[in-house]
Amino acid sequence: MNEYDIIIENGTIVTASDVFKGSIAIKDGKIVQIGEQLSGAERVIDAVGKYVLPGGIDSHVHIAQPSGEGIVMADDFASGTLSAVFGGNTTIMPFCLQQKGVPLRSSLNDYHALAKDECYTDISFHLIISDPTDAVVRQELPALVADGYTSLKVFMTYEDLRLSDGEILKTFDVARSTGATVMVHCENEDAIRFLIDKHERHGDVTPRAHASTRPVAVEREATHRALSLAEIADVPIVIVHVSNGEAIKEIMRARARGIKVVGETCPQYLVLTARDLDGMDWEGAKFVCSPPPRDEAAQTECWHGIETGVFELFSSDHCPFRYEDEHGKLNPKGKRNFRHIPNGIPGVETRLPILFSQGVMAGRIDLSRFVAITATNHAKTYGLYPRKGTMAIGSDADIAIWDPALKRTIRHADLHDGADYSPYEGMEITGWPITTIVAGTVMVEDGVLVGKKGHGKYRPAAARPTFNIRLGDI
Ligand code: DUC
Ligand code: ZN
Ligand code: ZN
Repeated sequence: MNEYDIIIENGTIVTASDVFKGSIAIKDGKIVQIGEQLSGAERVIDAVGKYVLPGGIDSHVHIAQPSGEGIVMADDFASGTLSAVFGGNTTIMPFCLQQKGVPLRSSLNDYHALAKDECYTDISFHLIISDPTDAVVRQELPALVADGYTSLKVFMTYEDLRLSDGEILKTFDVARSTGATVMVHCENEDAIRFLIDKHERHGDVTPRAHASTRPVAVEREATHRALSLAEIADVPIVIVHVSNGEAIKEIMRARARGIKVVGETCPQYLVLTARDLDGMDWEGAKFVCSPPPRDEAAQTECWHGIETGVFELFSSDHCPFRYEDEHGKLNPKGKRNFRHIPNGIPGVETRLPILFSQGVMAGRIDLSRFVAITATNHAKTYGLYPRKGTMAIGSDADIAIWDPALKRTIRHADLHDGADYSPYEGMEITGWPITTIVAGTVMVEDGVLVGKKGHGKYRPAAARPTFNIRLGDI
């Protein structure tokens, strides 16, 4: 009888703090030993010439989320987590949307039912708060936080989702008292509405107008306001999907004032620009997301934010809609007017390879920083650490083995999500995850699916132990 289930040997092991040659032993889904040379396993995986990293945690993913009349998201839990696991991820965190007038608990039950027995990676949920009534903030949310739903997203844009400043403060306050973490989508809805109306009056309704009606000032103002409200409520917040240097400056200024803020950016702000929305034949719709991609200067500023630590989180904001589909980007209204094009792009499978190739291989960040912003900090920020996000004795055996020499061109035909395109089509990538292990089970081996649907499980998250912890320091 062997002592271990799996040993991974001869690889270069990378955590958020260390890089060393060694072996990892796995038993019953957990990491049980890390050493120079280990023996006594059912199965040995030779990782010579490879990097052995914690599996990616993508803490910003939308799956099967209701998205407006006639619009259907392209991924369910099976296709979304399949795509994730091929991209080197072992946990993803989708959002459960609060439908107005419906108890959050019942939306969560529906969401759990959709995910049950369908997942290839582990999952944990955030809640989107669209209606913070007294009953929600006083009763529902504290009970849900105690049950492991410890992160909330609030929107400052979208007519049906946006919260007023007063509602944001109420939500911040419940986060403060329960130890929940609030994520904020920072764009000023009234300013966007004003600009959309103006563009429509001038007949400017192509996808490119999506970017023109959500300029940097819209994001900068809302970022500043969210941070001021966090200061007033005395609560740490996460500013999600930051797209440009002006918003970055707001985060840095807030930190200098002592506000606890975690910054997140995404691949689209590093490698796409608003010019991508110019595509012929409405192809620009493939790049419609919010905030929109900006320009080369903003890309440089976002890279700088990654290099200097403004961003602790690098997520995909995977929010997939099919392009050639009456329920997707080219829905009957969306193919005539940009305001009806659903916001969001796919990217859960390409997030890590893009950052590895353009960040690590291009010499912008080191391997440990890559691990920190793609796995460890996500687990710490959202209450999954140290079970997830690192490779330590007692942690779940969530591991991705990377071939740093593997060169591939991104082709949607090779990806596994439910969309019909990739916004990153044609991008040359050096370095790709080849084997992904979720809680001790090999799911993808040398680029081939070997694990079973349903192996991935829901994992509840812990609340912050105290609101005095400085999230910016993790
Ligand atoms: N915000 C997101 O976080 N994802 C997709 C759309 C949006 O506005
Ligand atoms: Zn958002
Ligand atoms: Zn999102």
